[in-house]
Amino acid sequence: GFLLNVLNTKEFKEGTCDTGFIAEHPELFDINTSTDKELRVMEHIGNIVVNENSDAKKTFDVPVVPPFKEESYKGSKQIFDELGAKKLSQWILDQDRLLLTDTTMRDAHQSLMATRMRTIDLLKVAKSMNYNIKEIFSMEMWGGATFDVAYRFLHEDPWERLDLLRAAMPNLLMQMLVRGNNTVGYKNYPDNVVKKFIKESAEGGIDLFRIFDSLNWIEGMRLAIEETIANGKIAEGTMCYTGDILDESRDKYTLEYYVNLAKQLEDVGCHIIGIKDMSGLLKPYAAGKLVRALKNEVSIPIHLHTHDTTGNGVATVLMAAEAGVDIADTAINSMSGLTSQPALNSVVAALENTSRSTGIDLDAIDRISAYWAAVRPVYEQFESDLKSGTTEIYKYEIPGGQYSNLKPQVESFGLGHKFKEVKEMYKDVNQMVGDIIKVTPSSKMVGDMSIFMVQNELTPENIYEKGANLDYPDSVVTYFKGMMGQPYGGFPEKLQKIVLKDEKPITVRPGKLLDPEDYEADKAHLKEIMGHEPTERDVTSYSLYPKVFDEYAKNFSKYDQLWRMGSDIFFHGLQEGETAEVAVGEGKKMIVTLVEVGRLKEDGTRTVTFDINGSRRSVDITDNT
Ligand code: 3PY
Ligand code: ZN
Repeated sequence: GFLLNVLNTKEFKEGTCDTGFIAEHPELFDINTSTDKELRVMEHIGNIVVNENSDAKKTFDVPVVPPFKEESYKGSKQIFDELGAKKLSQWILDQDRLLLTDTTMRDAHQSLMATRMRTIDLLKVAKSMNYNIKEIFSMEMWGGATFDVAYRFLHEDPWERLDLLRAAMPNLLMQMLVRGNNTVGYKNYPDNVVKKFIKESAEGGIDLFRIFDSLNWIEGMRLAIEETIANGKIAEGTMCYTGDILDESRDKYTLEYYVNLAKQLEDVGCHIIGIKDMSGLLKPYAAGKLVRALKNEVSIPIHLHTHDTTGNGVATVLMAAEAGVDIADTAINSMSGLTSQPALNSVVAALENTSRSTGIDLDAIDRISAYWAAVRPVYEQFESDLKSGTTEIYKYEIPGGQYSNLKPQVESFGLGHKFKEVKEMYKDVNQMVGDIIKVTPSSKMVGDMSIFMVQNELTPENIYEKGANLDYPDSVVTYFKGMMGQPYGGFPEKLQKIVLKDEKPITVRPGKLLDPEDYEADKAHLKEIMGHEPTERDVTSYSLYPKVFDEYAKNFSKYDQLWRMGSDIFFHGLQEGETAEVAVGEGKKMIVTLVEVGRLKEDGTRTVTFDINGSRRSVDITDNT
């Protein structure tokens, strides 16, 4: 053991081992001494097998990457680079075929599996997608919740994901979702943060920015739109769809409302209008009606985004296609449906031999679908138990991503048995707060308030008395203060007073009142934590989520070893006796066998023994179960 340990040290391998070496390294007398890399891998796997793997580990199929030929061709990326954003707009209008966006790498996993898809699983298939789906218009692969989840739960750098995917998909437009002045966070940021975020994202390779505001407030999107245009990128100004334009008894979010909003977005200079139907409320015939009206009233392309939560998603896309929608969002079949996007392969098949045929090769995307079908079970623990489309969503108006997350959130408050009540309350709260657009972060506010109401036995009737002295959830206070922006039709004043007590709400754009981010101070702080000069990307991320980024930066050396590890092992560890190859660096692999999980010791730890590249190694893991 000792000799092997010496042989495996970095100093020995690099030939820097001299006579004073052993005296300086007493730890070499411990047969368990491991390299840093080995230790990280053992700690990660050890922790999973000791603390997380209660069930017998499942075996997973190996996802097969469809073959492809790397050849130069003119994809949407080249067309955009050649034409620029304005002329690309015209190019889109000139196409007869329905253009498709593939959301598999962003919204599909955000909505189906709590945004947990790791970079390695995206990266493995990215090149194959680039050469197998040449006719795709864009790949939505960044933004929304993926940014903070990468740091927070996956211990990955989202900027690195951006670089890797950009390099792997040289021919396709890369698209991201931006929450207006909330960028990829949950609150309004100072203007210099919004600008810097857009600039860094543009320089990192994002071509198309889909920009929305959680209350459909133009002032909440204007800055991000202008900055996107200033960076020479494609600005998709987005209207979030709620209500039902077919229902004449509902007079707030009418066809005229959306047509008006689209015209305003066109006036701000957007290149594309996005319809963002985050909850899947846009019924097929409503989609036809809305798209026809927009095609008549605005002169830039229309891009439809919907969710399949009700089961009507493909029908909605087809009716929109029939009405002339230019681009539609879909997800590769094995990652589609339910709270995710409508099925890409199915739409391709449905439109074959029609005037709107997409030109995409169905066999090629079926092979891609098989890849994702094999990836998906590894993430099963993050999926909701929704098994079929549900029309109750028309009543509750809960966005796809939130719908699959709401149950665990409600359970975490010990209210699992009152889930139905919370959903009913969501509907009532929406009316109480002014019948608003519900999408991140306004949707979270409605969810938080609904849980709060059920928890405190409040009703829309008794809240004005019983709730007068309560402290409301942060998100609710933020909303009523005007810090999420101004809702269409204004705030309900009586409720606003109860929530804010003596505080006065603002009526201007929050960015006007926020102090600019002090990037020099941020840099100094990060230099201390990281031990070297931070990059512009580091400070950008820090300004969005200081705590999350600090945590990530402090543990960087630990996390950096892990992003290449296969997701089956990353999430499920190994079984005793099982051997796996673990990727730990560019082209570097460790052969790891889990030998034994020891019995619980008095200090609360278990010794987990591995065989790594032929050497016995062990690590003590605290048992928290
Ligand atoms: C996001 O903001 O992340 C969304 O996907 C909202 O629908
Ligand atoms: Zn969505």
